[in-house]
Amino acid sequence: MKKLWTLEKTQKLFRKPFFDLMYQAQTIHRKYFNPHEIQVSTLLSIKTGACPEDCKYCPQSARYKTKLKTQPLLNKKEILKAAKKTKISGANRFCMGAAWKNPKDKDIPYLQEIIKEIKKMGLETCMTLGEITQKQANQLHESGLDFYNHNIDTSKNFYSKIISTRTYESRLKTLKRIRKSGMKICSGGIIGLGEKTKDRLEFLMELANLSKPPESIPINLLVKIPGTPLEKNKKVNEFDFIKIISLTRIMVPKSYIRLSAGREKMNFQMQAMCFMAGANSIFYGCKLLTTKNQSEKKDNKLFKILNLKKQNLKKNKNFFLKDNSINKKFFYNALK
Ligand code: SAM
Ligand code: DTB
Ligand code: SF4
Repeated sequence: MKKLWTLEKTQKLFRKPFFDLMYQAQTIHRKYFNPHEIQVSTLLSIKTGACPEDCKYCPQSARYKTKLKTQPLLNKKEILKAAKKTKISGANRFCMGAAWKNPKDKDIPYLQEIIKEIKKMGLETCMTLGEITQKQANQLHESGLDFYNHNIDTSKNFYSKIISTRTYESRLKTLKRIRKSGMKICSGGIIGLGEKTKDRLEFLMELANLSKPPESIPINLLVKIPGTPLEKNKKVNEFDFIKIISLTRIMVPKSYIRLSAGREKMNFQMQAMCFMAGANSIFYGCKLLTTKNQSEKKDNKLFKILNLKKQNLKKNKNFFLKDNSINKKFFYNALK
């Protein structure tokens, strides 16, 4: 079948003058989304470090000497406590990440229990657990998991320079299983791994050319972590990064684009340009999986400056009226 996005067409788009790209991306953005609304998720690492994979960017790989404190699978109480905090913060999706190559079948019933409890709070759920089988994907979907995050990270050609313990093909196969299960796909990548512009464009083409592209596309700016092989990578040019966001919006018009890791190093102007280029989702809360995120206080300041509203903040408020364990005053303050 003819691909929607060829390299030639994508390169032509990338070469457009900066303001033309921004205008095109913003016009498309306004066609499908409310430009004053932002989808807000929080992230929790439910199993940290000691990962057998060798992803060169990742502090959680057991192969690199980082200062990371490892943590086995968290207990249910701790996870649900973090989910409640998420609800109070006004985020509408709770994302959980595990430093696994793949989950074991015996872990699934426990994860299903957790998903069901979080769904009862009126939150959307997302998990990123590595490669999953069709059976596992179906089980997660049955228990109510809305999204599964599984990044392709970069282009097919560059992938083996970054990870040797798995293949690009295996990532794509997992994406197919997620799709088949009925869950929504969250899949994106990282800018700043040392890839060339062509790799960035091919990475976007891979996502845009899927028979049904991911509903959510996280674009991460590499967080350079001491002890990982990429700790001294060159800084990404800000305009190149913004252009990649605008291309994502143009090539995958109806998906949410998450300005994901790396916001801590971006000033407000840069983040505003990314939103202008079509990004409409962020991780909110002081921590990503293991590294710092921009603080909630700064996020709220930025939202105020830009007149951005968190998506769905009030939709599920009745949940709290029924749940006495939550400090209602705090909740109402969060709503203001
Ligand atoms: N282990 C699972 C996997 O790799 O699929 C799930 C967790 S993994 C940490 C989730 C994603 O975080 C990776 O696919 C990668 O895109 C992103 N990530 C990890 N380290 C990062 C870093 N230093 N900077 C930016 N993104 C990073
Ligand atoms: C994604 O694309 N980015 C998130 C989430 N999916 C799981 C993870 C970012 C991790 C940044 C480094 C860290 O905090 O460990
Ligand atoms: Fe493990 Fe995921 Fe980190 Fe790779 S990105 S080392 S699979 S936790």
